[in-house]
Amino acid sequence: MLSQKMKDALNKQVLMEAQSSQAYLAMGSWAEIQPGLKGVTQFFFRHSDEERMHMLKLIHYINERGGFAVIPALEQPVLTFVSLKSAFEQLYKHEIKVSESINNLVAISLEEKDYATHNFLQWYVLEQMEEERLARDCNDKLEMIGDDKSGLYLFDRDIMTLDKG
Ligand code: OFO
Repeated sequence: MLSQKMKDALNKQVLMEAQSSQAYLAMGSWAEIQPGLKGVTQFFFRHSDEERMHMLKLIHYINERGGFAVIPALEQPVLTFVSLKSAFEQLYKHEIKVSESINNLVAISLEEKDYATHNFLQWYVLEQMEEERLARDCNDKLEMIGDDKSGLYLFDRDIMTLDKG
């Protein structure tokens, strides 16, 4: 059985994963109407789906442990970006925030002596490490590319191979 504190904290994470999914969906929609960003578009949409999967995993876990997963209302995400670089910078910042939030959940699970939840959260800890690495890679590459169109072309072509999926 989850403690009230653990339940509330996990439900906050449901919101965060839903917001991530929504934010990457918006990035995908923006990228889709830019010329030549087919690969990036696919990348954002796929990430949005992954975040939804993270959210669902939490929902099922909360409900299976005797809690009630609350489906949250969402604010509209950022819709447009001045550049691809700025979209990826936001993605990276967002992932860092999510990692902090997961770490905080892990701390609460220990405080509450909830070792099942602690164990459940290890998957998210690893996932966040991977997501931060990926976002950092993309940012580093875009930094190197600058305004070079052929660099951007290659970035768009190769981005799906950078992805783990
Ligand atoms: Fe849910 O992994 Fe990123 O945010």
